[in-house]
Amino acid sequence: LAREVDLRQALLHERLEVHYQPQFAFDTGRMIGMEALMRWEQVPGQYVPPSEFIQLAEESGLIVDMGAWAVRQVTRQLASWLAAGLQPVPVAVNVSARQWTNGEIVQVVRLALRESAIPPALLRLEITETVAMGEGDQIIGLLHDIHALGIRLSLDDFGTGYSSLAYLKRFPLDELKIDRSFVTALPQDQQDAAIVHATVALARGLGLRVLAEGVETQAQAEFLAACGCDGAQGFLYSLPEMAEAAALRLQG
Ligand code: G
Ligand code: G
Ligand code: MN
Ligand code: NA
Repeated sequence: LAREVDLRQALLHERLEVHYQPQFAFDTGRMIGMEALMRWEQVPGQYVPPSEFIQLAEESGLIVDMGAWAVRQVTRQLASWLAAGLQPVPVAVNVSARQWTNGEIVQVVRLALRESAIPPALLRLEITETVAMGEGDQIIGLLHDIHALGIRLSLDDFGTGYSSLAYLKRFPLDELKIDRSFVTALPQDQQDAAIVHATVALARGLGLRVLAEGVETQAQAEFLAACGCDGAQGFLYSLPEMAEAAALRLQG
């Protein structure tokens, strides 16, 4: 079981890692991005998944430092890929609600961009609907600050939170991510199919890209492509991989 002191030590002693899961466009089949996913190497070669430690990190407030670390780690990785002559795709970093209420995230991103000197468009942030609750107006200001830096924003886990369609107008988003809970039972489940159709129509109407996650079967992929989804990620294509493995997917 993950404990706060152990997690704090892991952050301090660099036993956290970022793994990368590729995302593909349905029309071209090409890789269009990657999602950065944190892993904790508690014992060498043995990774604790975030499902077992992100909640603890959020409750304890450690997520603020861990999230800042993830942004720096990803921007450094992108800089090192560029320096090696590779052509990286944009990498999306998850940002918890807590990091927005704390407010440091804008400065963290600004510093990471300055330090790494990467094109800002190579970084993307994933936010969740819970960000929309609480201090709405203050957070919308931060989202616009981030957007003004040239960073694009995705709405993660779409439809699973306290949905208010109002924030789709107010957030400077450019992508919706269909949560894997709506993908798992496709193409058979009529309700999930309806939700996916409606989400794609909504995204289209708002001029947003729509990406499905948790795609595990060819039948799911075909259904999602036929619905008009722009792309997907999931175990059908790849597990989240270590940076070295992810780099092999990049063009030189
Ligand atoms: O990779 P996995 O499916 O185990 O991730 C579980 C959850 O942990 C997901 O909801 C994912 O968004 C979250 N997560 C993974 N990495 C990070 C991170 O760097 N920051 C935050 N805030 N959440 C993360
Ligand atoms: O909440 P978020 O969307 O950030 O969560 C992403 C999580 O989903 C990661 O922990 C990743 O490991 C996991 N994941 C990615 N692809 C698949 C998949 O095809 N199936 C399942 N079950 N989980 C996946
Ligand atoms: Mn995500
Ligand atoms: Na999700």
